[in-house]
Amino acid sequence: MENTLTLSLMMLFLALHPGFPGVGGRKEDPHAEANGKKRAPTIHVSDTKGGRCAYTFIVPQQKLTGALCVSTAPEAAAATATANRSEVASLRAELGRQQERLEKLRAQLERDGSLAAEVRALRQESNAMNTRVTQLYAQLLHEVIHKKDQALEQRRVENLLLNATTQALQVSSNFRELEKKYGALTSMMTSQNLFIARLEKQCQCGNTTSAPPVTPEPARSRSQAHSNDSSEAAGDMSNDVQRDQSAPPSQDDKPVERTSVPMTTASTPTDHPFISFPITKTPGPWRDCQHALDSGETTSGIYLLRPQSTNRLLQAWCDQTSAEGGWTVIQRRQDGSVNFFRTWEQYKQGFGNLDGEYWLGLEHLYWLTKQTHYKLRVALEDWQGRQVFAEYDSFYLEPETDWYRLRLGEYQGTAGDSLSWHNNKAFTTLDRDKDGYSGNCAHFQKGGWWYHMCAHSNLNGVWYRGGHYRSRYQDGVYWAQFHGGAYSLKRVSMMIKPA
Ligand SMILES: [Ca+2]
Repeated sequence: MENTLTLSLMMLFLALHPGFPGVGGRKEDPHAEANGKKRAPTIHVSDTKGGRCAYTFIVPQQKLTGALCVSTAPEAAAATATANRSEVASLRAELGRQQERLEKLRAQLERDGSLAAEVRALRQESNAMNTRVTQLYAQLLHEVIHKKDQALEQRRVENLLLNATTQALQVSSNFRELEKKYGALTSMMTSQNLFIARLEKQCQCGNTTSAPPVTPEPARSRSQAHSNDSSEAAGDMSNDVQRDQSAPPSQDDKPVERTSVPMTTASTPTDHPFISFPITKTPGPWRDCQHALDSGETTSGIYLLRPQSTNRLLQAWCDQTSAEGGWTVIQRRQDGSVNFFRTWEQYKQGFGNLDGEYWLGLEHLYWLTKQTHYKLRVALEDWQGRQVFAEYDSFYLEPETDWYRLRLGEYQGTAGDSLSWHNNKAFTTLDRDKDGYSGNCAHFQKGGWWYHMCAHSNLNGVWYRGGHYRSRYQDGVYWAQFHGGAYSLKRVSMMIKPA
């Protein structure tokens, strides 16, 4: 029985491992295990006893994957079942070990996974840091450039400041020099004024037929509008005082041939009525310049006029271009060539040069403005060439019996109104005081005018060159609303035409 079981097992083994090397009694290679080879199933053959062999089988440890066929014989099946149980046990043990390794590998994989995630996070952080560093570097560069620009700008401003300071110093130096020159000129003017005053005294003493001697009062209570005038006591004056010192000699002083204008003037030692000028080339006489213009005379020049209801003939300059033309010029200043410090009779008859500075005459004005309704236009120009005007929509004079009292209408214009204050005032000259002031305003302002308590305007004063002037009195050619009373205008003219 025992022999039968042993044989059956051997047969089963040979059936399962047909190429088994140990079959036939061969001993296994003692170096096989040392060489890493899988240990082959081993069969130990015992010494034969009694002609029988005894075998011991060592079954290799391996998994069975396919179907296991065993002998169905009851003994063989029992042996097979036993072998299967031990094999299953060993397989289970192996499976357990494999699962354990698998768990270890999983755990390691998990650790590796978390490490990879950490590495990724670190890389992202590194990228972000790089970006931030780049931004900071760009910002630093920008700030460096900006600081350089600021430094350049600061240097530029410093240079400008230095230049401005230099210019200011230069201007200051120039100003000091001008002040010195001005002081010298002032002292020269003062000495000249003293000299003129002496000459006036000598003239009055030596010539009793000249203008009436006047004794101007101190200007202590002059017009409020001109309160800046000097209040010093005035020296004696005569009609020779008014002359711009820097102006060329007047044509009045030259021996000239006079035209035979049929009008007369009071005989005075130094003054003459209108001086030489070719008589008007047009026939005339005209009632006024508007009449000449209406008759086709469109050229400005000297025209012969004869106001209605009088036989008086006179000459006047007709301005046929300014403000639509037709203007009869009754007064003009432009170069200081004519003395306007004159007597009543001279202001009555007129004086000067028809193509230059002149006064048409109060009597002529009276007859002209008696004809119809006239308006007055005052044109002014300063030393910078700025031109302004003042117009009054009505203008006429009362007769001599009422001292040629001024009658003015409403003002309009660009110069400002400096004549309405004189409306309804009589005319005053150095020898006929009809003003509202205790003294004679004509003495202080050195020209005839419709003075109030002296003046807001006086276009018959002294023609000073250059505008601002310094004088003991407010005696320039001025229009207070245009540059004030201490500014002598360059060009002025008064003209009338029918309204
Ligand atoms: Ca008076």
